[in-house]
Amino acid sequence: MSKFYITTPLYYVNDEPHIGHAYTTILADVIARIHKIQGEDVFFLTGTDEHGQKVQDAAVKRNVTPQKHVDEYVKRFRNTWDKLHINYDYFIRTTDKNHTDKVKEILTSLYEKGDIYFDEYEGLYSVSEERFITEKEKEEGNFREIKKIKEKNYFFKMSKYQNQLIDYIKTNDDFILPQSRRNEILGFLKNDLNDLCISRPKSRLSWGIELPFDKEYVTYVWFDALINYISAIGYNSDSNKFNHYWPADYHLMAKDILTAHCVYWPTMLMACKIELPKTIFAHGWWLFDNIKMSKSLGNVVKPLDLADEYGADALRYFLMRNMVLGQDASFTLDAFTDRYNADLANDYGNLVNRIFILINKNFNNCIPEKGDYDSIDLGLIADIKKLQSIVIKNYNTLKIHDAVEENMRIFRKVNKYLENKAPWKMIKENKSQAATTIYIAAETLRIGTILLYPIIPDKSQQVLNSINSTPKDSTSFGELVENSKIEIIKNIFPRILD
Ligand code: ME8
Repeated sequence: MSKFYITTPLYYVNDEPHIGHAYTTILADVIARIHKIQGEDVFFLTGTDEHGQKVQDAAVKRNVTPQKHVDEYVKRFRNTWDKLHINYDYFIRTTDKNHTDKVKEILTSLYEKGDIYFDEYEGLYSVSEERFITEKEKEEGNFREIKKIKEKNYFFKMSKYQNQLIDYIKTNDDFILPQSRRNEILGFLKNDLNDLCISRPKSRLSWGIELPFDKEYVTYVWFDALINYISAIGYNSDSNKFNHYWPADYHLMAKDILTAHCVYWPTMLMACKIELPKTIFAHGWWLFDNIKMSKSLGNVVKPLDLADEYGADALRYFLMRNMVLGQDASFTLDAFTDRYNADLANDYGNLVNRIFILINKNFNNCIPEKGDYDSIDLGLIADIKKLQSIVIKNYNTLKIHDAVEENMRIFRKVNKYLENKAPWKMIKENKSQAATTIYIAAETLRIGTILLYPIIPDKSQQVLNSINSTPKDSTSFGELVENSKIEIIKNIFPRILD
Protein backbone atom coordinates (compact mmCIF):
# COMPACT_ATOMS: atom_id res chain seq x y z
CA MET A 1 0.00 0.00 0.00
CA SER A 2 1.53 3.35 -0.91
CA LYS A 3 1.86 5.97 1.81
CA PHE A 4 0.91 9.64 1.69
CA TYR A 5 2.03 12.19 4.28
CA ILE A 6 0.50 15.68 4.25
CA THR A 7 0.91 18.58 6.70
CA THR A 8 -0.54 22.02 7.41
CA PRO A 9 1.42 24.81 9.10
CA LEU A 10 1.22 24.82 12.88
CA TYR A 11 -0.93 27.82 13.66
CA TYR A 12 -0.01 30.36 16.32
CA VAL A 13 -2.32 30.15 19.29
CA ASN A 14 -2.21 33.87 19.97
CA ASP A 15 -5.76 34.30 18.72
CA GLU A 16 -8.85 32.55 17.35
CA PRO A 17 -8.57 30.36 14.25
CA HIS A 18 -9.79 32.32 11.21
CA ILE A 19 -10.87 31.61 7.68
CA GLY A 20 -7.27 31.56 6.35
CA HIS A 21 -6.32 28.82 8.82
CA ALA A 22 -9.54 27.03 7.99
CA TYR A 23 -8.75 27.15 4.27
CA THR A 24 -5.35 25.44 4.49
CA THR A 25 -6.67 22.87 6.93
CA ILE A 26 -9.73 22.05 4.81
CA LEU A 27 -7.52 21.82 1.72
CA ALA A 28 -5.24 19.35 3.50
CA ASP A 29 -8.28 17.40 4.66
CA VAL A 30 -9.69 17.28 1.12
CA ILE A 31 -6.38 16.05 -0.33
CA ALA A 32 -5.98 13.51 2.50
CA ARG A 33 -9.49 12.18 1.84
CA ILE A 34 -8.81 11.91 -1.90
CA HIS A 35 -5.82 9.71 -1.12
CA LYS A 36 -7.56 7.74 1.64
CA ILE A 37 -10.44 6.91 -0.63
CA GLN A 38 -7.98 5.58 -3.21
CA GLY A 39 -6.79 3.11 -0.59
CA GLU A 40 -3.50 4.81 0.33
CA ASP A 41 -2.00 4.77 3.80
CA VAL A 42 -2.43 8.45 4.65
CA PHE A 43 -0.99 10.45 7.54
CA PHE A 44 -2.46 13.92 7.88
CA LEU A 45 -0.77 16.16 10.44
CA THR A 46 -1.88 19.49 11.83
CA GLY A 47 -1.38 21.29 15.13
CA THR A 48 -0.39 24.46 16.93
CA ASP A 49 2.73 26.61 17.27
CA GLU A 50 2.74 27.50 20.95
CA HIS A 51 6.05 29.24 21.74
CA GLY A 52 7.54 32.61 20.89
CA GLN A 53 6.88 36.30 21.23
CA LYS A 54 3.38 36.40 19.74
CA VAL A 55 2.06 33.79 22.13
CA GLN A 56 3.90 35.26 25.13
CA ASP A 57 2.45 38.69 24.33
CA ALA A 58 -1.07 37.26 24.01
CA ALA A 59 -0.73 35.61 27.43
CA VAL A 60 0.58 38.82 29.03
CA LYS A 61 -2.35 40.70 27.54
CA ARG A 62 -4.79 38.24 29.07
CA ASN A 63 -2.91 38.26 32.35
CA VAL A 64 -2.41 34.48 32.41
CA THR A 65 0.70 32.31 32.19
CA PRO A 66 1.72 31.29 28.66
CA GLN A 67 1.05 27.64 29.51
CA LYS A 68 -2.48 28.42 30.70
CA HIS A 69 -3.02 30.55 27.62
CA VAL A 70 -1.96 27.86 25.15
CA ASP A 71 -3.91 25.15 26.97
CA GLU A 72 -7.05 27.25 26.63
CA TYR A 73 -6.51 28.46 23.07
CA VAL A 74 -5.52 25.12 21.58
CA LYS A 75 -9.08 23.97 22.31
CA ARG A 76 -10.42 26.62 19.96
CA PHE A 77 -8.41 25.14 17.11
CA ARG A 78 -9.34 21.56 17.90
CA ASN A 79 -13.03 22.46 18.25
CA THR A 80 -13.01 24.40 15.01
CA TRP A 81 -11.43 21.50 13.14
CA ASP A 82 -13.99 19.11 14.60
CA LYS A 83 -16.83 21.34 13.46
CA LEU A 84 -15.34 21.59 9.98
CA HIS A 85 -15.04 17.77 9.72
CA ILE A 86 -11.25 17.85 9.64
CA ASN A 87 -10.20 14.24 9.87
CA TYR A 88 -6.55 14.67 10.86
CA ASP A 89 -4.50 11.69 11.98
CA TYR A 90 -2.44 13.55 14.56
CA PHE A 91 -2.56 16.94 16.24
CA ILE A 92 0.83 18.15 17.46
CA ARG A 93 1.46 20.95 19.94
CA THR A 94 4.96 22.37 20.08
CA THR A 95 4.71 22.26 23.89
CA ASP A 96 4.34 18.44 23.78
CA LYS A 97 7.23 16.76 25.56
CA ASN A 98 7.93 14.43 22.62
CA HIS A 99 8.42 17.47 20.45
CA THR A 100 10.48 19.60 22.85
CA ASP A 101 12.78 16.62 23.56
CA LYS A 102 13.33 16.11 19.85
CA VAL A 103 14.12 19.80 19.29
CA LYS A 104 16.71 19.65 22.10
CA GLU A 105 18.21 16.47 20.68
CA ILE A 106 18.61 18.07 17.23
CA LEU A 107 20.05 21.26 18.73
CA THR A 108 22.60 19.23 20.70
CA SER A 109 23.67 17.20 17.71
CA LEU A 110 24.04 20.28 15.45
CA TYR A 111 25.95 22.12 18.21
CA GLU A 112 28.31 19.19 18.71
CA LYS A 113 28.81 18.90 14.97
CA GLY A 114 29.76 22.59 14.78
CA ASP A 115 26.75 23.67 12.70
CA ILE A 116 25.59 25.91 15.56
CA TYR A 117 27.96 28.57 16.91
CA PHE A 118 27.88 31.50 19.36
CA ASP A 119 28.50 35.02 18.12
CA GLU A 120 27.75 38.67 18.68
CA TYR A 121 25.60 40.21 16.00
CA GLU A 122 24.36 43.69 15.39
CA GLY A 123 21.48 44.06 12.99
CA LEU A 124 17.93 45.06 12.24
CA TYR A 125 15.32 43.07 14.10
CA SER A 126 11.63 42.95 13.23
CA VAL A 127 9.71 42.45 16.45
CA SER A 128 6.52 41.53 14.61
CA GLU A 129 8.24 38.84 12.52
CA GLU A 130 10.55 37.83 15.38
CA ARG A 131 13.67 37.74 13.24
CA PHE A 132 16.68 39.65 12.05
CA ILE A 133 16.14 41.18 8.64
CA THR A 134 18.49 42.56 5.98
CA GLU A 135 18.71 46.20 4.83
CA LYS A 136 17.12 45.08 1.57
CA GLU A 137 14.17 43.48 3.36
CA LYS A 138 13.71 46.68 5.35
CA GLU A 139 13.62 48.72 2.13
CA GLU A 140 11.02 46.36 0.64
CA GLY A 141 8.79 47.49 3.48
CA ASN A 142 7.14 44.23 4.53
CA PHE A 143 8.35 44.31 8.11
CA ARG A 144 7.03 46.19 11.09
CA GLU A 145 8.45 47.28 14.47
CA ILE A 146 12.07 47.33 13.30
CA LYS A 147 14.77 47.89 15.94
CA LYS A 148 18.54 47.89 15.80
CA ILE A 149 19.75 45.16 18.15
CA LYS A 150 23.28 44.19 19.27
CA GLU A 151 23.19 40.85 20.95
CA LYS A 152 25.09 37.62 21.59
CA ASN A 153 23.24 34.69 20.11
CA TYR A 154 23.53 31.20 18.67
CA PHE A 155 23.55 30.84 14.90
CA PHE A 156 22.82 27.92 12.61
CA LYS A 157 25.27 27.71 9.67
CA MET A 158 22.56 28.03 7.06
CA SER A 159 24.95 29.61 4.55
CA LYS A 160 27.01 26.40 4.46
CA TYR A 161 24.08 24.66 2.71
CA GLN A 162 23.18 27.41 0.24
CA ASN A 163 24.70 25.81 -2.87
CA GLN A 164 23.40 22.37 -2.02
CA LEU A 165 19.92 23.88 -1.65
CA ILE A 166 20.10 25.72 -4.97
CA ASP A 167 21.18 22.51 -6.73
CA TYR A 168 18.37 20.61 -5.08
CA ILE A 169 15.71 23.10 -6.13
CA LYS A 170 17.06 23.21 -9.68
CA THR A 171 17.04 19.45 -10.07
CA ASN A 172 13.68 18.81 -8.38
CA ASP A 173 10.95 20.56 -10.35
CA ASP A 174 8.17 19.69 -7.92
CA PHE A 175 10.01 20.62 -4.73
CA ILE A 176 8.45 24.11 -4.58
CA LEU A 177 5.07 24.66 -6.20
CA PRO A 178 3.61 26.58 -7.90
CA GLN A 179 6.52 27.36 -10.25
CA SER A 180 6.23 31.11 -9.54
CA ARG A 181 7.15 30.44 -5.89
CA ARG A 182 10.07 28.26 -6.95
CA ASN A 183 11.40 31.14 -9.04
CA GLU A 184 10.89 33.52 -6.15
CA ILE A 185 13.01 31.33 -3.87
CA LEU A 186 15.70 30.84 -6.52
CA GLY A 187 15.78 34.64 -6.90
CA PHE A 188 16.14 35.04 -3.13
CA LEU A 189 19.00 32.54 -3.14
CA LYS A 190 20.97 34.60 -5.67
CA ASN A 191 22.05 36.74 -2.70
CA ASP A 192 24.40 35.37 -0.08
CA LEU A 193 22.45 33.65 2.63
CA ASN A 194 23.04 34.79 6.23
CA ASP A 195 23.34 32.26 8.99
CA LEU A 196 20.13 31.85 10.98
CA CYS A 197 19.90 33.23 14.50
CA ILE A 198 18.27 30.35 16.39
CA SER A 199 18.28 31.66 19.95
CA ARG A 200 16.58 34.40 21.92
CA PRO A 201 18.03 35.62 25.24
CA LYS A 202 15.64 34.94 28.10
CA SER A 203 15.98 38.57 29.13
CA ARG A 204 13.97 39.40 26.02
CA LEU A 205 11.79 36.31 25.60
CA SER A 206 11.36 33.51 28.11
CA TRP A 207 8.56 31.48 26.50
CA GLY A 208 10.34 28.86 24.41
CA ILE A 209 12.37 25.67 24.50
CA GLU A 210 15.50 26.24 26.57
CA LEU A 211 18.72 25.61 24.66
CA PRO A 212 20.23 22.35 25.93
CA PHE A 213 23.71 23.94 25.94
CA ASP A 214 22.88 27.38 27.41
CA LYS A 215 20.26 28.04 30.09
CA GLU A 216 20.20 31.77 29.34
CA TYR A 217 18.53 31.26 25.97
CA VAL A 218 15.40 29.80 24.42
CA THR A 219 15.09 28.42 20.87
CA TYR A 220 13.88 30.66 18.04
CA VAL A 221 10.23 29.79 17.45
CA TRP A 222 10.70 28.80 13.79
CA PHE A 223 13.62 26.46 14.47
CA ASP A 224 11.41 24.82 17.09
CA ALA A 225 8.17 24.69 15.07
CA LEU A 226 9.55 23.37 11.77
CA ILE A 227 10.89 20.28 13.52
CA ASN A 228 7.29 19.24 14.21
CA TYR A 229 7.06 17.66 10.76
CA ILE A 230 9.53 14.97 11.82
CA SER A 231 8.99 14.88 15.60
CA ALA A 232 5.29 14.09 15.05
CA ILE A 233 6.17 10.87 13.25
CA GLY A 234 8.84 9.76 15.71
CA TYR A 235 12.11 10.81 14.07
CA ASN A 236 15.04 9.01 15.67
CA SER A 237 12.89 6.89 17.96
CA ASP A 238 11.98 3.23 18.24
CA SER A 239 8.85 3.77 16.20
CA ASN A 240 8.84 2.70 12.59
CA LYS A 241 6.58 5.56 11.63
CA PHE A 242 9.30 7.95 10.56
CA ASN A 243 10.88 5.54 8.07
CA HIS A 244 7.44 4.70 6.79
CA TYR A 245 5.99 8.20 6.24
CA TRP A 246 9.00 10.45 5.67
CA PRO A 247 9.63 12.27 3.33
CA ALA A 248 6.38 14.24 3.49
CA ASP A 249 4.51 14.29 0.20
CA TYR A 250 3.10 17.78 0.80
CA HIS A 251 3.79 20.61 3.19
CA LEU A 252 0.85 22.97 2.56
CA MET A 253 0.82 26.66 3.51
CA ALA A 254 0.20 30.14 2.15
CA LYS A 255 2.96 32.19 0.58
CA ASP A 256 3.68 34.15 3.80
CA ILE A 257 5.83 31.38 5.23
CA LEU A 258 7.57 30.26 2.08
CA THR A 259 11.10 31.31 3.08
CA ALA A 260 10.96 29.48 6.39
CA HIS A 261 9.81 26.31 4.61
CA CYS A 262 11.93 26.54 1.47
CA VAL A 263 15.17 27.85 2.99
CA TYR A 264 15.36 27.32 6.77
CA TRP A 265 13.70 23.91 6.81
CA PRO A 266 15.58 22.21 3.96
CA THR A 267 18.95 23.48 5.21
CA MET A 268 18.10 22.21 8.71
CA LEU A 269 17.26 18.83 7.19
CA MET A 270 20.47 18.83 5.16
CA ALA A 271 22.48 19.51 8.33
CA CYS A 272 20.72 16.58 10.01
CA LYS A 273 21.29 14.43 6.90
CA ILE A 274 17.57 13.84 6.45
CA GLU A 275 15.88 13.58 3.07
CA LEU A 276 13.91 16.67 1.99
CA PRO A 277 10.10 16.75 1.67
CA LYS A 278 8.77 16.01 -1.81
CA THR A 279 6.65 19.14 -2.32
CA ILE A 280 6.20 22.44 -0.54
CA PHE A 281 3.00 23.94 -1.88
CA ALA A 282 2.13 27.59 -1.22
CA HIS A 283 -1.40 28.73 -1.98
CA GLY A 284 -2.59 32.32 -2.28
CA TRP A 285 -4.43 34.67 0.07
CA TRP A 286 -8.05 34.97 0.84
CA LEU A 287 -8.63 38.69 0.42
CA PHE A 288 -11.41 40.79 1.88
CA ASP A 289 -12.21 43.69 -0.43
CA ASN A 290 -8.78 42.99 -1.89
CA ILE A 291 -7.03 43.50 1.43
CA LYS A 292 -5.34 40.51 2.98
CA MET A 293 -7.35 39.41 5.93
CA SER A 294 -5.42 39.96 9.12
CA LYS A 295 -6.08 40.20 12.79
CA SER A 296 -4.79 43.74 13.04
CA LEU A 297 -7.16 44.92 10.31
CA GLY A 298 -10.04 43.45 12.23
CA ASN A 299 -11.69 42.01 9.13
CA VAL A 300 -11.33 38.41 10.17
CA VAL A 301 -14.29 36.20 9.39
CA LYS A 302 -14.75 33.42 11.88
CA PRO A 303 -15.21 30.28 9.84
CA LEU A 304 -17.53 28.91 12.48
CA ASP A 305 -20.01 31.70 11.94
CA LEU A 306 -20.75 30.54 8.41
CA ALA A 307 -20.34 26.88 9.22
CA ASP A 308 -22.75 27.16 12.14
CA GLU A 309 -25.31 28.91 10.04
CA TYR A 310 -25.13 26.97 6.78
CA GLY A 311 -23.22 23.82 7.70
CA ALA A 312 -19.52 23.02 7.55
CA ASP A 313 -19.88 21.42 4.13
CA ALA A 314 -21.23 24.63 2.63
CA LEU A 315 -18.16 26.51 3.83
CA ARG A 316 -15.79 23.76 2.68
CA TYR A 317 -17.46 23.76 -0.72
CA PHE A 318 -17.18 27.52 -1.15
CA LEU A 319 -13.52 27.66 -0.11
CA MET A 320 -12.52 24.80 -2.39
CA ARG A 321 -14.56 25.97 -5.38
CA ASN A 322 -13.75 29.68 -5.27
CA MET A 323 -9.97 29.60 -4.91
CA VAL A 324 -7.75 28.60 -7.82
CA LEU A 325 -4.89 26.93 -6.03
CA GLY A 326 -1.86 29.20 -6.07
CA GLN A 327 -3.81 32.39 -6.79
CA ASP A 328 -5.47 34.87 -4.44
CA ALA A 329 -9.24 34.79 -4.08
CA SER A 330 -11.77 37.26 -2.85
CA PHE A 331 -14.01 36.45 0.08
CA THR A 332 -17.37 38.17 0.25
CA LEU A 333 -20.62 37.08 1.79
CA ASP A 334 -22.35 37.67 -1.55
CA ALA A 335 -19.91 35.36 -3.30
CA PHE A 336 -20.60 32.72 -0.64
CA THR A 337 -24.39 33.05 -0.96
CA ASP A 338 -24.32 33.04 -4.77
CA ARG A 339 -22.14 29.97 -4.90
CA TYR A 340 -24.20 28.14 -2.31
CA ASN A 341 -27.52 28.87 -3.99
CA ALA A 342 -26.36 28.16 -7.55
CA ASP A 343 -24.40 24.96 -6.92
CA LEU A 344 -25.49 23.39 -3.66
CA ALA A 345 -29.14 24.44 -3.38
CA ASN A 346 -29.98 24.43 -7.11
CA ASP A 347 -27.82 21.99 -9.04
CA TYR A 348 -27.18 19.44 -6.31
CA GLY A 349 -29.95 19.94 -3.75
CA ASN A 350 -32.73 20.07 -6.33
CA LEU A 351 -31.45 16.94 -8.02
CA VAL A 352 -31.47 15.04 -4.73
CA ASN A 353 -35.02 16.27 -4.00
CA ARG A 354 -36.28 15.44 -7.45
CA ILE A 355 -34.95 11.90 -7.46
CA PHE A 356 -36.14 11.16 -3.94
CA ILE A 357 -39.63 12.52 -4.62
CA LEU A 358 -39.92 10.43 -7.79
CA ILE A 359 -38.88 7.27 -5.94
CA ASN A 360 -41.12 8.07 -3.01
CA LYS A 361 -44.21 8.75 -5.09
CA ASN A 362 -43.88 6.00 -7.66
CA PHE A 363 -41.70 3.21 -6.37
CA ASN A 364 -42.59 2.83 -2.72
CA ASN A 365 -39.18 4.19 -1.62
CA CYS A 366 -37.26 1.49 -3.50
CA ILE A 367 -34.65 1.93 -6.22
CA PRO A 368 -36.53 1.08 -9.45
CA GLU A 369 -35.50 -1.78 -11.72
CA LYS A 370 -33.69 -0.74 -14.88
CA GLY A 371 -34.70 -1.99 -18.33
CA ASP A 372 -32.97 -1.52 -21.69
CA TYR A 373 -31.07 1.71 -22.28
CA ASP A 374 -31.95 3.91 -25.25
CA SER A 375 -29.51 6.19 -27.08
CA ILE A 376 -30.16 9.15 -24.73
CA ASP A 377 -29.43 6.94 -21.72
CA LEU A 378 -26.25 5.63 -23.29
CA GLY A 379 -25.19 9.16 -24.23
CA LEU A 380 -25.59 10.32 -20.61
CA ILE A 381 -23.73 7.31 -19.24
CA ALA A 382 -20.83 7.95 -21.63
CA ASP A 383 -20.73 11.66 -20.71
CA ILE A 384 -20.68 10.85 -17.01
CA LYS A 385 -17.83 8.40 -17.47
CA LYS A 386 -15.78 11.09 -19.21
CA LEU A 387 -16.54 13.71 -16.56
CA GLN A 388 -15.72 11.25 -13.83
CA SER A 389 -12.21 10.68 -15.16
CA ILE A 390 -11.71 14.45 -15.55
CA VAL A 391 -12.74 14.99 -11.91
CA ILE A 392 -10.28 12.35 -10.70
CA LYS A 393 -7.48 13.70 -12.88
CA ASN A 394 -8.09 17.22 -11.56
CA TYR A 395 -8.14 15.98 -7.98
CA ASN A 396 -4.85 14.18 -8.46
CA THR A 397 -3.15 17.20 -10.00
CA LEU A 398 -4.48 19.51 -7.27
CA LYS A 399 -6.82 21.42 -9.58
CA ILE A 400 -9.40 21.22 -6.85
CA HIS A 401 -11.64 24.04 -8.10
CA ASP A 402 -11.75 22.42 -11.57
CA ALA A 403 -12.53 19.04 -10.05
CA VAL A 404 -15.47 20.57 -8.18
CA GLU A 405 -16.73 22.37 -11.28
CA GLU A 406 -16.60 19.20 -13.42
CA ASN A 407 -18.30 17.33 -10.60
CA MET A 408 -21.14 19.86 -10.69
CA ARG A 409 -21.43 19.36 -14.45
CA ILE A 410 -22.37 15.75 -13.74
CA PHE A 411 -25.36 16.93 -11.69
CA ARG A 412 -26.31 19.57 -14.24
CA LYS A 413 -26.28 16.94 -16.96
CA VAL A 414 -28.58 14.67 -14.98
CA ASN A 415 -30.93 17.57 -14.27
CA LYS A 416 -31.12 18.24 -18.03
CA TYR A 417 -31.57 14.54 -18.74
CA LEU A 418 -34.52 14.40 -16.35
CA GLU A 419 -36.08 17.47 -17.91
CA ASN A 420 -35.71 15.88 -21.34
CA LYS A 421 -37.11 12.55 -20.36
CA ALA A 422 -39.73 13.88 -17.94
CA PRO A 423 -40.25 10.58 -16.12
CA TRP A 424 -43.06 12.18 -14.09
CA LYS A 425 -45.09 12.26 -17.32
CA MET A 426 -43.79 8.97 -18.67
CA ILE A 427 -44.74 7.08 -15.54
CA LYS A 428 -48.39 6.61 -16.58
CA GLU A 429 -47.78 5.35 -20.12
CA ASN A 430 -44.57 3.44 -19.71
CA LYS A 431 -43.62 2.70 -16.12
CA SER A 432 -40.65 0.50 -17.01
CA GLN A 433 -39.08 3.23 -19.14
CA ALA A 434 -39.64 5.75 -16.34
CA ALA A 435 -38.05 3.25 -13.95
CA THR A 436 -34.96 3.03 -16.15
CA THR A 437 -34.66 6.81 -16.32
CA ILE A 438 -34.96 7.17 -12.56
CA TYR A 439 -32.49 4.35 -11.96
CA ILE A 440 -29.96 6.06 -14.22
CA ALA A 441 -30.49 9.40 -12.50
CA ALA A 442 -30.13 7.86 -9.02
CA GLU A 443 -27.04 5.92 -10.06
CA THR A 444 -25.45 9.05 -11.48
CA LEU A 445 -26.32 10.91 -8.30
CA ARG A 446 -24.54 8.15 -6.35
CA ILE A 447 -21.40 8.38 -8.50
CA GLY A 448 -21.29 12.19 -8.40
CA THR A 449 -21.86 12.18 -4.64
CA ILE A 450 -18.98 9.75 -4.05
CA LEU A 451 -16.73 12.01 -6.14
CA LEU A 452 -17.79 15.04 -4.10
CA TYR A 453 -17.19 13.27 -0.77
CA PRO A 454 -13.73 14.81 -0.08
CA ILE A 455 -15.27 18.28 -0.36
CA ILE A 456 -18.60 17.76 1.46
CA PRO A 457 -17.99 14.63 3.55
CA ASP A 458 -20.96 15.02 5.88
CA LYS A 459 -23.74 15.70 3.38
CA SER A 460 -22.24 13.23 0.96
CA GLN A 461 -22.34 10.47 3.61
CA GLN A 462 -25.97 11.36 4.37
CA VAL A 463 -27.02 11.04 0.74
CA LEU A 464 -25.01 7.87 0.23
CA ASN A 465 -26.36 6.28 3.44
CA SER A 466 -29.86 6.99 2.27
CA ILE A 467 -29.28 4.95 -0.92
CA ASN A 468 -27.29 2.21 0.83
CA SER A 469 -23.92 3.22 -0.55
CA THR A 470 -20.68 4.50 1.00
CA PRO A 471 -17.89 6.84 -0.17
CA LYS A 472 -15.63 3.82 -0.62
CA ASP A 473 -17.95 2.07 -3.07
CA SER A 474 -17.07 1.61 -6.70
CA THR A 475 -17.93 4.43 -9.06
CA SER A 476 -18.54 2.09 -12.00
CA PHE A 477 -21.95 2.59 -13.49
CA GLY A 478 -24.63 0.07 -12.49
CA GLU A 479 -23.64 -0.73 -8.91
CA LEU A 480 -26.75 0.81 -7.34
CA VAL A 481 -28.87 -2.09 -6.09
CA GLU A 482 -32.31 -2.37 -7.68
CA ASN A 483 -35.28 -2.76 -5.35
CA SER A 484 -33.22 -1.68 -2.32
CA LYS A 485 -35.16 0.45 0.16
CA ILE A 486 -33.99 4.05 0.50
CA GLU A 487 -34.40 6.62 3.27
CA ILE A 488 -35.82 9.84 1.93
CA ILE A 489 -33.86 12.98 2.88
CA LYS A 490 -35.58 16.32 2.63
CA ASN A 491 -33.94 19.56 1.60
CA ILE A 492 -30.28 18.69 1.89
CA PHE A 493 -29.11 22.25 1.06
CA PRO A 494 -32.01 24.67 1.72
CA ARG A 495 -31.81 27.82 -0.33
CA ILE A 496 -30.39 30.92 1.38
CA LEU A 497 -33.04 33.61 1.04
CA ASP A 498 -31.96 37.19 0.34
O1 ME8 B 1 2.84 31.35 10.29
N1 ME8 B 1 -5.40 33.33 3.22
O2 ME8 B 1 1.25 30.58 11.79
P1 ME8 B 1 -0.04 31.44 11.42
C1 ME8 B 1 -5.03 32.06 3.14
N2 ME8 B 1 3.11 29.44 13.23
N3 ME8 B 1 -4.37 31.40 4.13
C2 ME8 B 1 -4.10 32.06 5.25
C3 ME8 B 1 -4.46 33.42 5.42
C4 ME8 B 1 -5.15 34.06 4.33
N4 ME8 B 1 -5.55 35.31 4.37
N5 ME8 B 1 -4.05 33.80 6.64
C5 ME8 B 1 -3.45 32.73 7.23
C6 ME8 B 1 2.51 30.68 11.25
N6 ME8 B 1 -3.49 31.66 6.40
C7 ME8 B 1 3.51 29.75 11.90
C8 ME8 B 1 3.69 28.51 11.06
S1 ME8 B 1 4.73 26.08 10.55
C9 ME8 B 1 5.94 25.12 11.17
C10 ME8 B 1 4.67 27.50 11.58
C11 ME8 B 1 -2.96 30.32 6.71
O3 ME8 B 1 -1.03 31.18 12.51
C12 ME8 B 1 -1.87 29.91 5.73
O4 ME8 B 1 -1.74 28.52 5.75
O5 ME8 B 1 0.32 32.84 11.13
C13 ME8 B 1 -0.65 30.55 6.37
O6 ME8 B 1 0.56 30.03 5.86
C14 ME8 B 1 -0.89 30.19 7.82
O7 ME8 B 1 -2.32 30.35 7.98
C15 ME8 B 1 -0.14 31.06 8.82
O8 ME8 B 1 -0.59 30.74 10.11
